[in-house]
Parts: sequence; structure tokens; C-alpha cells
Amino acid sequence: MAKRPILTVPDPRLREVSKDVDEVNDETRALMDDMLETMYDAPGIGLAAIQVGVPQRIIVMDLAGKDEEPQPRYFVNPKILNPADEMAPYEEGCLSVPDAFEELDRPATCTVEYLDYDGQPQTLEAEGLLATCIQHEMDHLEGVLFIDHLSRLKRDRILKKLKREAKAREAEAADAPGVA
Ligand code: GNR
Ligand code: NI
Repeated sequence: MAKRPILTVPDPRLREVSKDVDEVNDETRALMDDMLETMYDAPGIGLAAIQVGVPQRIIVMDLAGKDEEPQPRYFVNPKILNPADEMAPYEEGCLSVPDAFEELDRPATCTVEYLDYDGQPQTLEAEGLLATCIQHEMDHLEGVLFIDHLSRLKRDRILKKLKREAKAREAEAADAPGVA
């Protein structure tokens, strides 16, 4: 397993639409292992493949608490069925949008159909944080970020700050070539 760098806004790759996985094979599983390690290290509770620059419809997740047994989940080619009309609020963050946290409403429950780590078809009834997180990750597969659901004012404020920080990092790299 290897940790991979997580892309952050305004990296244009985060806007790509990810493609279906043809077959869940050892290469797919190696990617999922890397994604899980990257997610745990961040730390985060979910990660979509495009966040490490791979435009494939793959999500990993672990909602277990600090003192609980790890509970890794893998979703390949996930589809959301019958999202509830009832909405539920949750304060969301995103590893690709560092240091921004905003409350967002999403359908409170949904059903997810997907292939698991072994390529077996599965169906999951999701509610609570699981429902929120799976919808947040599904957005990534479409090139959508949680800030896209906010008001333009809030979104632009967040984007402006992150673009400024990215520029500062670039300038620093140019000043000190070869220094990591
Ligand atoms: O770690 C994460 N926490 C989180 C909190 C509320 C709603 C969604 C998330 S997902 C996020 C990790 C991430 O960016 N996944 O794409
Ligand atoms: Ni995210």
C-alpha cells in the first residue's frame, strides 16, 4: 500500500467526470488499498478516486470512531436509488477543499447499489452520516464539490482563499527550486 497526494481546489482534475470500472481486478484493489491508506492518513471518512487523480468510479469510506474497530467500505460503480424527499443537515468538509466547513442539506436516506472489493454486487440502505457521506462522494464522481451546493457568496469566498493559497505555494516553489 502507498499513500498518494490528495488533489485540492482549484485543481481542474477535480471537475472531471469519472468513468465506470470495467472489471474489479487486482489493480483496482491495489488502488482501493492506496486510497484507504491515504484517507486514514489525512484523516478523512471517505475518499473518491478522482481525489488522488484517478477518474474511475471508486469510493472508499470508514465511518468507525477513533476507538472502534476499523470498518473499511469499498464502492465500485455506485448508483444511488430512491433518495428520500426528507432532507437532513450535516456540517460537511472535504479533503480537496481544506479548512472549509459548511452545513448542507441532502436527502436523509438513500439506497446504494455497487460492486464490493471482490467485484460482487451489493445493495445498501444508507441513513445518517453514511447517507451524507455516500452522496458527498458520488458528487466527486460527477466533478461536483460540496461547495457547489452553497450560495455563490459563500462558495466564492472559499474559492478565493484557496486560490490565493495555491498561488502563494507556487511562488514559494519558484523562489526555492529543488527544495521540497
Ligand atoms: O472526511 C470527510 N468528512 C466529511 C464530513 C461530512 C461530510 C462529508 C465528509 S467526506 C470528507 C472526506 C472527503 O473529502 N471525501 O470526499
Ligand atoms: Ni470530498
